[in-house]
Amino acid sequence: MSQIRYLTAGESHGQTLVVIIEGFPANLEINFEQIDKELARRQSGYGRGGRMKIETDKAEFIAGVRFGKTTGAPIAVLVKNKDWENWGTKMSVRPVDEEIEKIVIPRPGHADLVGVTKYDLNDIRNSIERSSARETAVRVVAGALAKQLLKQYGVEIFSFVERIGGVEGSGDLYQKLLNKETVDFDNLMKLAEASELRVTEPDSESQLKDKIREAKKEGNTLGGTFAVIAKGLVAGVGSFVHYDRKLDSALAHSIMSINAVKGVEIGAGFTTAIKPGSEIHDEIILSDGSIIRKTNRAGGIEGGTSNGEDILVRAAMKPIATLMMPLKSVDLSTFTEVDARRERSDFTAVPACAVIGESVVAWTLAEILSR
Ligand code: EPS
Repeated sequence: MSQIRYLTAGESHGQTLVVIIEGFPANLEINFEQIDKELARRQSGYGRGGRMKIETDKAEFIAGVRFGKTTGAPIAVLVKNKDWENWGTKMSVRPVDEEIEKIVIPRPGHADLVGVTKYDLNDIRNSIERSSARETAVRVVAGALAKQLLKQYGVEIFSFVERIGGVEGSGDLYQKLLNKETVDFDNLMKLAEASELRVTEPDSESQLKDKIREAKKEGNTLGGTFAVIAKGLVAGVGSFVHYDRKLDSALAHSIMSINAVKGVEIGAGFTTAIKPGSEIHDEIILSDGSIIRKTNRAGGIEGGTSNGEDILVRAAMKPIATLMMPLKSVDLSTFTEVDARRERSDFTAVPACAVIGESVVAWTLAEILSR
């Protein structure tokens, strides 16, 4: 296998999103249904806005696959935007005769202002379209393909949401995984999968939904934290010999590349700064003649290299930047202080972010294995 890589293109309300994946091995049988299932998982979650009611994301393979198997050639996949029909003129690739209203009021926390400043644009629309989290749909396609590849190496990826807007949804499950306490992992992941909020404690759902409804009512949005777990990765993936071979840095990079993610922890992460070494480092013990770690506070990575334990990653997503109760901003056409612009958006998207987290972790592991 040669080193795999991908590129995406496409605007939120353009005709289509596209991903080109290169270096994928030949003869891999593609499970198309599974890829569409992953897309549906990304679209789900209580607290999403109107857009997800319009779209039914489907992966359309247009190159690199024949009779259901990869050929070794670059793979191209489209995820079409149904909403484009409503945006034809506003998102026309060719010049149009009619006057299209420009967006001139940036939203705090969004890429709006930095986007128009960096690219010298006079219409925020040009910046919004590409900075939108809509692009993650095709990253999920790449991740879904990576998952199918990783399955052949016995690696499986899971995720759950820990809390949204400060309300707990999965108790201290992440802590238990760090401590390697016995948990019914398969059942907990089934509960997360069945939950509209990807939480493992069904009893917490009503409180979480109340919190989201409350935020929606007051025109606010909520962020949260989620965890991604990779099981079955052999020891020795990644390396300490050079900075760009470190598995933890690659994972942190991939998670931080997801829209609205502001924090990443590997294993016990920030807690390691508070506790003494005796309470942080994982003792090396013998179990049935094999060397294992007694706990997994390192999140399965020591010296930038996998140690055979589960990979544990936790991330923080900030609240979505579009507020119906707008914060202060400046009208760039008049240079006057005004309320920030409102537009259709999600009230929370943490469950979707967790699915995207799975995808980017899957891709990163597959990419490092392909080197
Ligand atoms: C998203 C599509 C977007 C947003 C959201 C995520 O669609 P639209 O802008 O048409 O409502 O719902 O994106 C953002 C929050 C953002 O700031 O861009 C998606 O497909 O995930």
